[in-house]
Amino acid sequence: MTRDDVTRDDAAQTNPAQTGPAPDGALPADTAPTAGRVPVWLAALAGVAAAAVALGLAELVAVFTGARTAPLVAVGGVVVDTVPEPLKQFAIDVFGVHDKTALLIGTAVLLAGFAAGIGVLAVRWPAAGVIGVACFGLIGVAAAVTRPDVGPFAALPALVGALAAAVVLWSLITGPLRPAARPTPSPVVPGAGAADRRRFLTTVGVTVGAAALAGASGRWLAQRRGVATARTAVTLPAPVDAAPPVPSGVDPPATGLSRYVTANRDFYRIDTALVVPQVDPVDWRLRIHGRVTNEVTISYGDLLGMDLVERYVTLSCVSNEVGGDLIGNARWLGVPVRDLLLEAGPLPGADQAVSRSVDGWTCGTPTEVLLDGRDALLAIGMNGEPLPVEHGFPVRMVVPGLYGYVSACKWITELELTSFADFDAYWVPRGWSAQGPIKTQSRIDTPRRGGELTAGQVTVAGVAWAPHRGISAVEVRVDEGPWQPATLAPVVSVDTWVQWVWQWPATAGEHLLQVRASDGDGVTQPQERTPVAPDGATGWHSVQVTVA
Ligand SMILES: Nc1nc2c(c(=O)[nH]1)N[C@H]1C(S)=C(S)[C@@H](COP(=O)(O)O)O[C@H]1N2
Ligand SMILES: [Mo]
Repeated sequence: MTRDDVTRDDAAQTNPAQTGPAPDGALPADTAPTAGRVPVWLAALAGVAAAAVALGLAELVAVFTGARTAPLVAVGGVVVDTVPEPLKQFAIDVFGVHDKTALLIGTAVLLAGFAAGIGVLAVRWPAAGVIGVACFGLIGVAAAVTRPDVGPFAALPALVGALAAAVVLWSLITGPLRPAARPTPSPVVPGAGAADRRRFLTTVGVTVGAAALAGASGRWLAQRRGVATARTAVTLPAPVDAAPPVPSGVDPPATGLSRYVTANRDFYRIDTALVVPQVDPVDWRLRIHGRVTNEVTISYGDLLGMDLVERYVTLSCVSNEVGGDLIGNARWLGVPVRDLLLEAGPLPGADQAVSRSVDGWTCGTPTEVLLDGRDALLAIGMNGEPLPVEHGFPVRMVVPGLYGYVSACKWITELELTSFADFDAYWVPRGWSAQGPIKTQSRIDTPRRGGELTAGQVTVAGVAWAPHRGISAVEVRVDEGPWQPATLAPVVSVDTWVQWVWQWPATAGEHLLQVRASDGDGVTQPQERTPVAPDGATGWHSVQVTVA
């Protein structure tokens, strides 16, 4: 940047008549200083390029400081933790399992908008640009250092990113963005602006390209440092107590009916983690502490050496709407939580066992439930494989009968015995119930809503669940007529969902199909529709179809 540029810029600033963009060559000779005037969109582009550099470089630094310290992920994490409940539910409803991608893209778009603004400001007043970048850096630093369990260098990615952004912004607005100083204040040479613009765009292109490369390399390196390889290396021991064989008769013929056992790749995923925690089994420890007589710490090797059991357990999310698909059934391999708890010896009054994930997420399970003999597992295997990383590798909890948010801690690292009076787990202050037994639910998988069917026999089929109580009956009705009993497929235990089938002699016209289930105690699920918050939706699932 030359002295001349500064003078010109100052001149432009103090002359209110020159605030609008001036077309090249359209000015009289004595206003040549405005040759330094920069079109708004170029200035905005400079801001966006600076932001891209910040994020890309930060991503690279975060390879060493942890993926959750990268500014985009850290700020996104704060948003996830603080976003009001209705908005979170809206995101799940609209984006489903892609809610996190939507959040990251949304955050990036918002950031690009602000960065563009900073670019525009910076052109008029470079100091404003630097201050703007500093503000963003501070937000990134604040978000990163306040994330749970991030380590001492959490501030580094945002700091390095902000510094680089300031340098880039400064060079862009003072360098290629300003036309070269002209020896004499002659009329703007037509075409010179275009050449400057080309030079500028090339610089921006190269800068953004380099930023993208840095970001991509960061992600790639983080992936390589991830635990996929460690996971592949795990050999699961055989259980001493195997799961009962799946009875023949599950998966009755009905196109579109959920399989009795959900494949790992089809299993729903819900968690607050914007980047999947990478926990090396070699470093993994579970500490059982708090109100216990005997603090216990175990390693992954210890777990593998213990008596493992294998059980089918259906896992379901409290955010599952009536008819929703945030539910799955898998064969889990693990150590009964009860065995470990008894070793630790919960003290009287310790009515809550709080599981804590490596990323700070917590859930609270009634101690009593973990001790009452049901197959609550500290699981290491899912359908014959080590837990998939996004399902909690290396170790998670699975408790039959309780929604995931109060029991199914993934990437678990601590089990703290306390009381419900003394501690609120993650979702409780956010408006969800501290207690989360799974409500009896049923779902029509086929036919689908709006399905076009032909008159005659139509197979109506779906699933019903009331984990740990079991399902005693499923009934279907058409157009609010009499309830008809559906046929239940066999199940392994009361801890899984059940598939049901009903043959419908369908007649032409519009029809409403409805389903309701009764649990093992004979209690029928209520018709009344209630929202998912605070403790799970109720209501009958219904499907409108047309028969030709
Ligand atoms: N660490 C961690 N564990 C977690 C969660 C989370 O946000 N973080 N979400 C819970 C919720 S709400 C559910 S429904 C289940 C979902 O488990 P899945 O993703 O393996 O299906 O995980 C539970 N365990
Ligand atoms: Mo959940």
